[in-house]
Amino acid sequence: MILTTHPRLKEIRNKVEAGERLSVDDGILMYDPEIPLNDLGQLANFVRERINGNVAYYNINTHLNPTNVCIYRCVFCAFRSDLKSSKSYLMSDEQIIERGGEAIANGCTEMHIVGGLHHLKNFDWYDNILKILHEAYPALHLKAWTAVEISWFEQLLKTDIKDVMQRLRASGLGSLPGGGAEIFHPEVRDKICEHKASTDKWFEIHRTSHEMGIKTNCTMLYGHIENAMHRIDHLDRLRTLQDETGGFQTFIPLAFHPENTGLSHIEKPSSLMDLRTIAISRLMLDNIPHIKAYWIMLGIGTAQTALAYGADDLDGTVRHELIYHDAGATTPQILTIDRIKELIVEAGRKPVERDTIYREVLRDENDFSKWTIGRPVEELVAASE
Ligand code: V47
Ligand code: SF4
Repeated sequence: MILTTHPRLKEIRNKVEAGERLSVDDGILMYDPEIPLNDLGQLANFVRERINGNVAYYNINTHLNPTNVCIYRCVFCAFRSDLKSSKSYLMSDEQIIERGGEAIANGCTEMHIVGGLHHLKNFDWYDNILKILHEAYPALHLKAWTAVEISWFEQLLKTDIKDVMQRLRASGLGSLPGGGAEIFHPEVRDKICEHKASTDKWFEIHRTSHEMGIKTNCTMLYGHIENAMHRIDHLDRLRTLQDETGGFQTFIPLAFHPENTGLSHIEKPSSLMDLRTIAISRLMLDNIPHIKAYWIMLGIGTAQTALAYGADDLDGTVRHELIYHDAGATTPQILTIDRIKELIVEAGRKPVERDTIYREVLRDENDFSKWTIGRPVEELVAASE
């Protein structure tokens, strides 16, 4: 039994131990600073171990942000640029192919591709990025384009989401990253990113992808103008779609980085807030198998600690990350594989390399850049118990 001194948390503990779903009110209560963080952490850890045993996952990946030119002006974004700004860039096909070659040479199994919505580029420009990468490096999983980009493609092509997804899949798309979710509640969404894909559109895109067998991730951007009610409403909406489709693989809470943004007067969330959000996410999202502590954004220390507060995944080596570094992240641009493994072992967990869709990656002992795919991670966790 998990010990807790707080009377309301005892009720929550009883539900968690019995495998019962927590309510929206339970979720809001858990954000009350009077609820001891360590007690919440223990409860979240209990759930984390029930789902993922003692395993902590990492992957070897690289990021590609083909352009930062964007028609939108989300107030939290430090990455976007106007076309005529000295900061703007647009990668050529040659640069993109070179990035793919670098990924393969470094043993990456995944390329995470997102960028701005460039008003002078048509759908074929975005689609061609997948085509050339997939043709040159068929083993590289392309986790590409957030729901915001997919919604933009729908407008450009004047078609429907299913057609967009079918075209992208034919060009090499493997799965969707979880970005563009921000905060779904209109009280916040209308203030921080009123123009881009609406909440309903975000869900339509993820639902359609799941129905087509395309796995996706989901995120929440917290620590800006939202409150506990908005965060729990966000988690509840994700949990509802997951009940319907089962297509989300991992949830990534994204801590707001204020530097160089329209909200630079706001303090970055504290490590305690980060850990509380990880723990509450694990407890509320009882049907999403993985919670990612994205080290690039949390910082290495907090991400490592999060492995005892509900998280089971550290993301990856993350070459060429720009979105957080433009917004003031001081983490290194790459962690070596040995360092990621060391951090996991130091946290008392068993490191397992996974691919994007959560299958074990088996490395060739003599040539690190070569790999084969092993079992789905659920089988691995069951076998290790
Ligand atoms: O949607 C933008 C966020 C997201 C800032 O699926 C910011 O595995 C904090 O989706 N401070 C894109 N956050 C990143 C993303 C992602 C990241 C890691 C893993 C996965 C995955 C997906 O980045 C945006 C927005 O929510 N973001 N600016 C900022 N200043
Ligand atoms: Fe554009 Fe994405 Fe930045 Fe919003 S978050 S301004 S859509 S690049």
